[in-house]
Amino acid sequence: MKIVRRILIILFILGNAGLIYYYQTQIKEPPQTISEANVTIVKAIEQTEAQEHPDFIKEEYQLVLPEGENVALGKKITASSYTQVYNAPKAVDGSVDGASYWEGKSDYPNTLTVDLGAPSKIHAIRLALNPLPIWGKRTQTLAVNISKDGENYTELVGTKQYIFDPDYGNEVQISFHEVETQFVQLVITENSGAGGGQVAEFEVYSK
Ligand SMILES: [Ca+2]
Repeated sequence: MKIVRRILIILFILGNAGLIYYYQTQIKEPPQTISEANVTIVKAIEQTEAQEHPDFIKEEYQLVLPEGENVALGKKITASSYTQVYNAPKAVDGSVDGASYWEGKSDYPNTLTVDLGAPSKIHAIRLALNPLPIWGKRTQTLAVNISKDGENYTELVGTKQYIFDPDYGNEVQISFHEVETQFVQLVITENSGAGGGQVAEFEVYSK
């Protein structure tokens, strides 16, 4: 019986070897030369610059600061209210990052008043929020008042709704005819992005 089993095993091995040989000899190599008659040449479109669909091209916002110097930087500032840690001095500390912003309570009107320290000739205000997209687009409605003594205010710019959009630097610039004043006050009556007014930097420009 052992001999029969061995013969069967040998026959099995030989059979498999035969099958492998048969299939190897039947496999045909692909042709190594390509006939020109079978080739169609298609010229690629000349492309000298990246092409994107216009809907996906985002214009890069270029910040242009008002002329002159920000005379509100580091000056004394007060607010009618503030929430949590977001107090008034954070609006004149030169940073728009992280928690460096003032936020009023929802007790409109919110006022934010900076004392320039001395009478100054001013011609523009820039209000900035953090430019990161997480600070989504919002509107804030505000007026600008000025005062020489910090008690008697007159309206410099009437109430208007402004758009803060991270696609455009999350900033608003308000220009006006040059005027001399020591105190500049924002009177905020609406913010679509929070319960009270928000300003990361309150800048006042003097030439
Ligand atoms: Ca700040």
